[in-house]
Amino acid sequence: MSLLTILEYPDLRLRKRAAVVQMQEINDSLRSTLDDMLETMYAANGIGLAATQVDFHKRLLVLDVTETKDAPLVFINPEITVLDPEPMGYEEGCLSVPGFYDLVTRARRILVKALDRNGLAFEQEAEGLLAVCLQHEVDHLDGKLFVDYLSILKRQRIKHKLLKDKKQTAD
Ligand code: GNR
Ligand code: NI
Repeated sequence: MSLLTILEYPDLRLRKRAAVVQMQEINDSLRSTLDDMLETMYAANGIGLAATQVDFHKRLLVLDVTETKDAPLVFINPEITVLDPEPMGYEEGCLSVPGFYDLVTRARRILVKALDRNGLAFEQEAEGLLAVCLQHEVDHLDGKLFVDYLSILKRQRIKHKLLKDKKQTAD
């Protein structure tokens, strides 16, 4: 297993739309990428990670929203249907936007259809943090970040701070 580098906003590679994974691509090599993503997510203390964040542009995401960090979940080609559109606000963060948190409103209850690591189709209902995280991760696969839900002013401020931090670590 190996740790992958997480891209940071405003890196334009975070804006790419990930491609659907074909059945014949679900092999040991893809499973090894999924394991690397899980290892990277746990090492960064994240509760989720989308392939886009590690510059791999296929529709894959991993997550684990448990306190005990012992329930890794893998979703290939996830598709979300909203079950309860009632808005739920949650203070979101993102490993690609380190150090910034803000309130984002999303659907309260969703149904996710996806393939597991063996290519088997499954469905899962989600609410609470799991629903927030799944919507956040699928957004990544579409090139979208939580900062896109904030005001232009807030987004600009975050962008400039992250670019400034990056310059300082480069010196
Ligand atoms: O670790 C993460 N925490 C988090 C908190 C609130 C809402 C969403 C998230 S996802 C984030 C990891 C991440 O960036 N996934 O893409
Ligand atoms: Ni994120």
